[in-house]
Amino acid sequence: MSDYVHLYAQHLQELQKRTREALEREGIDGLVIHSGQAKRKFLDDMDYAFSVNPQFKAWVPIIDNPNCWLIVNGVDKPKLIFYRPKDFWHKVPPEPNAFWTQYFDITLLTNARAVEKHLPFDKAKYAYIGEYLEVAQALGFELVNPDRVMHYLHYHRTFKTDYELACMREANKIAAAGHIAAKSAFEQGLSEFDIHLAYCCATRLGDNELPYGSIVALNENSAILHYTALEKEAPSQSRTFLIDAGAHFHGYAADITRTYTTQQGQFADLISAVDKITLDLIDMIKPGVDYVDIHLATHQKIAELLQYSGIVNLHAADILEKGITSTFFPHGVGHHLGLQVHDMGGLIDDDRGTPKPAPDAHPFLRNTRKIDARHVLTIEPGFYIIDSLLADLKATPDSKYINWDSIDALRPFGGIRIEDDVIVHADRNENMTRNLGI
Ligand SMILES: [Mn+2]
Repeated sequence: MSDYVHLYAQHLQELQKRTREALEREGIDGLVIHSGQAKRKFLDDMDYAFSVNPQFKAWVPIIDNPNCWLIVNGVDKPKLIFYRPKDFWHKVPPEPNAFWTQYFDITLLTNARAVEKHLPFDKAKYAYIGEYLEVAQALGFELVNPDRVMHYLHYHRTFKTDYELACMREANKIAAAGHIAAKSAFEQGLSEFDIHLAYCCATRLGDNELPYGSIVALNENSAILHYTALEKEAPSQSRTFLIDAGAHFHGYAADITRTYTTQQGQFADLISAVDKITLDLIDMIKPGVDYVDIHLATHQKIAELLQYSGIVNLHAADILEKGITSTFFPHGVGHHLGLQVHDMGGLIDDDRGTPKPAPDAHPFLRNTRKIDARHVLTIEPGFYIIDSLLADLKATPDSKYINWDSIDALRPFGGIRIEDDVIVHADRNENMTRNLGI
């Protein structure tokens, strides 16, 4: 039996404990957590791909079934209302029978609209947790996603249970297999689209099963941060390959980025340098360190890289002080990872939701928390030739410090990002991604 199976009971106990604490603090009786419902496309009889409420899949590894409900109060055996319609058009999910089912009182629901009789009769002290406010209202809930409960859940969700860590190691294994296949497809000169297919084939995950749209970018496209266009024709020459692609296991995500080049020279040296920056930053991670300081250290390292590569004719300290690093590294250094790729809870300072926003100079940073054991974080420094940002820089007096010939030589290669997924333990870091040899 796999690791995560043995760890599930303890995971559930932890969720029960958190629920108990949240309810006691708010003086309410329970949570009613909705998996979600199908979303119909406008003027169509088709639905969008289903995306489950993360607070639902935290309890049960059900990620593909709408109209399910959980009723929890932290004390009693949780109740699961599992949707099994009479439907001859679609596959009806089988009755749950897995490692987790013994821990739930399970009721089967045939008609989604008939759920009311299975919910608590007096809903005044139950909170609806879910996306469909009109459904909550129609059912008579007054408490809908109460802020303080949500803050509590988001904050504590960043402390992963052993079960969650085991699931995320599995997700990393699946993604690593995809990355190996994609690298080989790049080396064969395939198109972005065909590389993506190789990734899906190796992970056994279809587009709608991936935690996010894969970024599969060749050459200049690798400088587009969220490039998902996927050209179907292979370019005449494949110089650079950036792949940012993940996987899911029981609803938990992996998020991995690698960059490769077929050519020796400055760009290859820059990839090695960014790779070293990733590993050096991961070495800085430990409980008690402020994640913002990891982000600021990234800018320091990018400034040093700009100096010794000769791209900017200034000392690193001056490059940093003038803010030139943000032209080449405009995003945050990483984020929490878990039920979502960009997991919630990174921008609050405590479980009451005291805001801890990103610094003004670094608006895209998704995590400002103090690092703690059981946090799972990505570290993903980058270095890009982005024409729109470079045009802004060119219009400033700092333009004279930039080696524009060097920029022109790098432009056809695009950009670099190297991203690993790291578990913070009390006494060490566990780099789930490197441990797999990619
Ligand atoms: Mn990421």
